[in-house]
Amino acid sequence: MKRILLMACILAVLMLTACAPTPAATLETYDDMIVVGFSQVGAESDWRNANTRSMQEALSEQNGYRLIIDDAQQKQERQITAIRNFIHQGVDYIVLAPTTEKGWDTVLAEAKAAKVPVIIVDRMIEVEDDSLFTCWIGSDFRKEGDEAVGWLAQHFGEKPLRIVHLQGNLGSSAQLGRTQGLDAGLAQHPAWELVYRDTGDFTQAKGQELVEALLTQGIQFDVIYSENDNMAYGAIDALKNAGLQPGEDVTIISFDASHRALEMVMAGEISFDVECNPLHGPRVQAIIEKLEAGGKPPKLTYVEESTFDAATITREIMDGRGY
Ligand code: GZL
Repeated sequence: MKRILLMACILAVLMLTACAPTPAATLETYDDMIVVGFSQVGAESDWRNANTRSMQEALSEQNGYRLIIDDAQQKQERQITAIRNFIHQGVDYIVLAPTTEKGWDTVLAEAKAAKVPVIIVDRMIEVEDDSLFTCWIGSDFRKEGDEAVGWLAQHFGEKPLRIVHLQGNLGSSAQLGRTQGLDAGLAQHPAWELVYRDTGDFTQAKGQELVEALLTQGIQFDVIYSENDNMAYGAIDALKNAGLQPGEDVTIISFDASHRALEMVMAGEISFDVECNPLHGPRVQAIIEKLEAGGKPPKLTYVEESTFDAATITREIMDGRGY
């Protein structure tokens, strides 16, 4: 039924725009395809771009999918509009990479009423009724934060540390989990001092801006705990412009472990990087294929992730990781 509605919408659009291709030919290409509407956060980071590429490669036409991607430019209200459009278009599945944890109940209830299954990827959502989404696959962000704090404790023990904290998008589970990890570490290590905390929105520009301002004010610090690689890139540029050597004058902790960041780990500029794996495309494809076969995927799936520092990173590891 949904595909008929989708075909009708496309026919209407084609008739209105008097497109050159024969509507029937265009419609047939969707007839035996699985149509997926993907509401993506944005294009704010290497991680996000790798995540989008992974979805495009897995949910490709040659694999039998018609993938419609909406870029929300990090705004939840644009994701809500996109989800409503997907429902109206009659897609077979909705994949949501949520900007923040809260505020999804109403629009997901509309998807449920329209019998469109919703798969959540990456960050988590918080809803009153978990039947509003079919399943979630993503990372354990608190564990990621604990890994970073464990490395700091192992390398510095009870040495006094002045820590600058660059947070991601406030309210996103990536930010919440990684911040909880640092807060637990601060409580456990009285010699550690949080000298500054603000959000850099996971972007390189904002990361650089925040650290430049600290340096201009003469704030002294030993560690930058950056909740993603792109903010770490910006922080590193700011340190270098001020004549400081990242990884030596200032310890840099980062998250995502994208290829560019691992080059910096190998160069000794990023001291420790916690992987946050973005390659959800094949995982979502496997979930959809299970659902299409009448199966029931697990409600929650945490992906395996690792960590990297100068002692563990190798060229072979880097070249074999896919992002
Ligand atoms: C984490 C993901 C975060 C990345 C950032 O799963 O949501 O968003 O850590 C990205 O790089 O912008």
